[in-house]
Amino acid sequence: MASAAAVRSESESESESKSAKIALITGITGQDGSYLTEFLLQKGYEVHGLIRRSSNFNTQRINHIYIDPHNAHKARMKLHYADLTDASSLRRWLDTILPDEVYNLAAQSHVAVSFEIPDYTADVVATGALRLLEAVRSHIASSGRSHIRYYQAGSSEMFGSTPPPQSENTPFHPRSPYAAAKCAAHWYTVNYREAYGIFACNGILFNHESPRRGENFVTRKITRAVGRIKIGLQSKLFLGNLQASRDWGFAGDYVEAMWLMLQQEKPDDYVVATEESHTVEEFLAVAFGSAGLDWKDHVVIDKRYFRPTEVDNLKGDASKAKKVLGWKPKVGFEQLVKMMVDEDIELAKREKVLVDAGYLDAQQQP
Ligand code: NDP
Ligand code: GDR
Repeated sequence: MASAAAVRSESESESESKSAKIALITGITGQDGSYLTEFLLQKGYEVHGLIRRSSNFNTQRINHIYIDPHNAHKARMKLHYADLTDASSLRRWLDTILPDEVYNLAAQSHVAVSFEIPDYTADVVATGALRLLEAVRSHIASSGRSHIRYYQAGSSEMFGSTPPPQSENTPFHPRSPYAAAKCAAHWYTVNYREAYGIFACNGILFNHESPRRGENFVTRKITRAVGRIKIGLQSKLFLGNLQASRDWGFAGDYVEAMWLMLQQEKPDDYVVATEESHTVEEFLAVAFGSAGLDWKDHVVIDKRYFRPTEVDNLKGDASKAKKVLGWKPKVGFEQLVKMMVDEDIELAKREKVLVDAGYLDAQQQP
């Protein structure tokens, strides 16, 4: 990790010859951060990611694109320590990196966990977004760099109990501390756009998944279990409510929509969704079925995974994104499930080698 001063002198010395756009991403180590980084690097951007301090390395999803910064001319992705709970770090990196686009993806993003740590969730998700917006506003005020553009990672969870189909005009009715905090972040973003003329967009993204999805979200929890059951490392899968419906897309498709929002003439808010909804039970049937298994032989309902308030049915209306951004999803539901199952079977095979060699305990279920 380079210091702010070292990065500043490096950027200054390179800036005159450089025409590449610069992106700053919070949450770069997460699922979406990793896909967005790949997408932007491919477009020729220089990408700077803010990562938080952890006692273990938390860069597994971006290790494959990391190049040692000592190799300065090749490394187009750079990482810096910061935290959405630390306003000074946000302002310092904005002043140092001088980004053209800022993507705020960082969050305590697990809905069920937000009931356990509501205060922290609000601090990162709601106040964290406000800190970053305020850092952008004050950075623009002191530097005059008014062309800077801001993306806020909004969520279909904000619609909560409002029935589908949900569009940009659907009223919010959040059903968790996470969703309420995302509503606050949404309105902070709208307010900074209206009050200060900042080019700030809310993407209201429905669930999107991938082989890089965190292992305690239901889709990945299921596909990890399918892989491990298939290879003989596990036999049971404990789940909560199987009747909830979600509009599941592929994360790789959704990061393109984030970028497209920031390329428009005017800032606006957009729903991003596949417009198709499936229950958790349907996901189970397709996932187990694609590995030649029957989910009913393995799934056990465990009350601990039920939430105090549930979101029953999400199905987006993405007609505005289709019309204005020209965006549409490329990966369909069955293809997505199969992609995740196939990768998790390969992962389980590698795990089995370690189990057989005595390096890993098979009982340690993800
Ligand atoms: P992940 O949970 O995979 O990633 C979250 C990222 O935020 C990680 O990089 C994490 O770091 C980082 N982070 C958490 N707390 C802090 C903090 N205090 N300071 C700085 N960074 C922090 O989420 P996704 O990639 O799936 O989602 C990206 C964003 O989109 C999130 O805001 C999420 O709420 C939102 N969203 C996601 C949807 C989805 O279906 N995936 C749908 C709609 C919205 P670390 O790696 O160290 O944990
Ligand atoms: P969600 O995703 O809450 O929609 O939020 P998650 O995969 O956690 O839950 C989806 C549905 O599955 C039900 N469920 C279970 N969920 C989990 N995690 N574990 C279980 O064992 C289980 N059993 C059943 C849940 O009750 C729920 O109905 C995700 C996150 O990425 C958010 O950050 C994002 O904003 C929204 O998607 C859109």
